Amino acid sequence: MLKKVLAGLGAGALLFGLSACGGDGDSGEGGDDALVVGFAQVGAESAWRTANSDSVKAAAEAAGVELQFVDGQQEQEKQIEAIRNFITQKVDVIVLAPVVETGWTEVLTEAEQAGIPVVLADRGIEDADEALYTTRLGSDFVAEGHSAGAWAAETFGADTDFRILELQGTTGSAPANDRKAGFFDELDTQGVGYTIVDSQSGNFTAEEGKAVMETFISTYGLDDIDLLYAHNDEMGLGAIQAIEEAGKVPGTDIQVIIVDGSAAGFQAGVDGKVNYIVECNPAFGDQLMDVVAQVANGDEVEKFIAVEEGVFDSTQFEAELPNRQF
Ligand code: GYE
Repeated sequence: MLKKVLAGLGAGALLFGLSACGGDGDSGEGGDDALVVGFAQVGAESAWRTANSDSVKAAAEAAGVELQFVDGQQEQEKQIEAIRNFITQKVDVIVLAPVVETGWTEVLTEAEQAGIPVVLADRGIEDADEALYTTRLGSDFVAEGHSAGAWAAETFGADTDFRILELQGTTGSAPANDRKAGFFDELDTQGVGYTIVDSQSGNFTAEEGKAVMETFISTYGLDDIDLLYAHNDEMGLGAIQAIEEAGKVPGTDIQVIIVDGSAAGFQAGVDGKVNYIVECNPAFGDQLMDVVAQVANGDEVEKFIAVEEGVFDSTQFEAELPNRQF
């Protein structure tokens, strides 16, 4: 049973022991025996992210875990620095929400050599580094892309050439890569005829989403565009502003798909400006604390643990809005 986790940790784990330390005199809320967990979070770029940070912090407190929280400000360098600090402090478990998929081999090898297990939260890393983490808890981003593609195929399938603008998430991030791949795979599988008019990153923020959409509009106009596929709510909401400022009606003149499902996203749906919402669930703090405890204990865990999520069309927005937690 232990084998899988130990194999992932390498010899360092055997030398240092799995339940390590926790630094001296943990004065955190958990007391002296508390698990010490270092969490290298992506940043604070979206409502999704803030809700995710809040969920993890609340769950750590409830579980008596001493959480060392570092906001990486969407910069890999900052996250690498945070991980090195966690290693120096000899935390029990490192939780990483990696901003991008590549470039982790060196620092995660250092964690392995120090015998500290790494749990990925939310985003994933490249397959080549699979041995350097114990498990990933988060969403199936490819499935989210497929859901968006299935709605687009149903809505535009009869059109032989429907025209798409895509606002991608942070370049090189798992959700940007996978939401794109799943979406176009679904259209291709269904044999739908389409043109990608343009596809650029809006870095998951409203500001950049709006700026990129303004450039799209000045380059292509909107008359020949059928669909905007935005990889998250913020970019979609920023783009909606740009569409309105250009004198067009989002949701009518151009159909809009967003991913996440924040209250603001649903409100835009209720207002008729968004046509389809693919949910991405940030509230996995409690589940994460359970996984962290299992990993610290040396229990075997699945390599990928999915969080549950749904999809919503315009007939469901109003009823669902009061249920949104972020
Ligand atoms: O969709 C977006 C955030 O990694 C799933 O990151 C997360 C994404 C989420 O910035 O809003």
